[in-house]
Amino acid sequence: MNTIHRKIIHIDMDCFFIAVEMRDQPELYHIPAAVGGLPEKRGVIATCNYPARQFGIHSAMSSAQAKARCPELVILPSDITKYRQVSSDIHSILKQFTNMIEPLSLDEAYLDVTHCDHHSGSATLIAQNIRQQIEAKLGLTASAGVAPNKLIAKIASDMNKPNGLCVVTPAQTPIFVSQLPVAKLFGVGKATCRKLDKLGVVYCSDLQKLPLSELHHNFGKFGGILHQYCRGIDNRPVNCSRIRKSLSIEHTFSKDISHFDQLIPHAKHLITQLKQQHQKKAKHRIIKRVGVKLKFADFKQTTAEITAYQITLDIILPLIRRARSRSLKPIRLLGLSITFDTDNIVDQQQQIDLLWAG
Ligand code: TTP
Ligand code: MG
Repeated sequence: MNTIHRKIIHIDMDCFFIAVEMRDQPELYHIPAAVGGLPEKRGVIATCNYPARQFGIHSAMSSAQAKARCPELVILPSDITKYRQVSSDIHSILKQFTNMIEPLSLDEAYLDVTHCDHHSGSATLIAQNIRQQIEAKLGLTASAGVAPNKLIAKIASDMNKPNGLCVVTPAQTPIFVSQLPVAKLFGVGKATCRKLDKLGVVYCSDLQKLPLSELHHNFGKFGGILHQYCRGIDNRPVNCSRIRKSLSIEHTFSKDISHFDQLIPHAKHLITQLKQQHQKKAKHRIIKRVGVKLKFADFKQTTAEITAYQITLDIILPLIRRARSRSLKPIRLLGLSITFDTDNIVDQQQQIDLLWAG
C-alpha cells in the first residue's frame, strides 16, 4: 500500500528583531548588537546577533549580565510595530504558496504544502523560493526545515541556522530522529529531561527502547506522545485556524520588591494594561483562567492560576500571595495572564488576523 506523506515546511527568521535592526543600520552587522531593555532599567535581552552570541549572550539573559560579558554590546530598544509589519510582509510571501499556514510567533510559521502545485509540488523548492523572496524583498534571512511532519520540520529548521535549509525525507526520518537528543523533542523541557536522564535516556534511540507501558507509568498521557515522537511520528495537523489562546503582560521592577504591599500598585497598573490588550486584540473572547507569574531575584520563576471570568485585584492578589509563598527572595518581575475559552469564539477570522498581527 502506498502511504501519502505530508510535506511540511517550518520557517524561522534568523535573529529576527536584531536582523531587522541590522538591515536598517548596516554598521551593526559586524559588532555585537542586541535588542532588549536597558541594563540600568534591569531589562532583558530579546535577541542578539551572532557576534554577540559568541560572548555567550542569549535571549532572556539580563541586559546587565550581557553587558558584563561584552561591555561593547550595543543594545537597541524593541520596535514591535516595525517587527509586526515585517511579520505581515513575510505572511504575504507565504500566502502565495498555500493557505495552510500556522503562525507560531511573529517570526515562525508552519506550512502544509502537500497539495501545493508550485515547483511541481517540490517542498524543497518551495522552501528555497520562500527564503529567496524573504531575502530579496525584505533584506532578511530565514531558515527552513522540510519534513513529513511538524515535529521534524521544526527541529530541521534549526539544523543549518542561520540562512540554511534542512530537508528530512520520509525515508531519512527514522535515522534523523534516532540520533537526536531527547531535549530537542517538542514538549520535553528541563524537568522531563531530568526524569528521562534518570531512566538512562539521552538520545531518541535510547527512548525507543522503553516500552509504552513504562512511558505511560512515568509520564502519563505524555508518555504515549513521547513513544511516537522518538520514532519521528507526529500526526498534529498544520492548524491554519489557530486562534489566540491567551494574553499576557509583565513588568520588571526598577528595584527588587520585598514587601507584598509594594506589589499592589504594580498589579493594578498591569491589570489596566491587560484589560486594554484584551479589548484591542481579543475583544469578544471570554476569559477562562487568570494567572500570575513571579520572577525572583535569583531569576527563578513560578506561576499560579485560577479559573476566573474576569481580571480583578481581588482575584490577582491571592494568586500573587500563593506564588510569593514559594520563595523568600525579593521579587524582580510580576506578570499577569488570561487564558480564553476556546469553545466560545465570536469572530474567528478576526481573531486569526489579529494573531498574525501579533
Ligand atoms: P526566536 O526565533 O527564538 O529567536 P531569533 O529569531 O532571534 O533567533 P534564531 O535565529 O535563533 O531563530 O525568537 C524570535 C524573536 O522573538 C526574537 O528575535 C526576539 C523575540 N524573543 C523575545 O523577545 N524574547 C525571547 O525570550 C525570545 C526567545 C524571543
Ligand atoms: Mg527566529
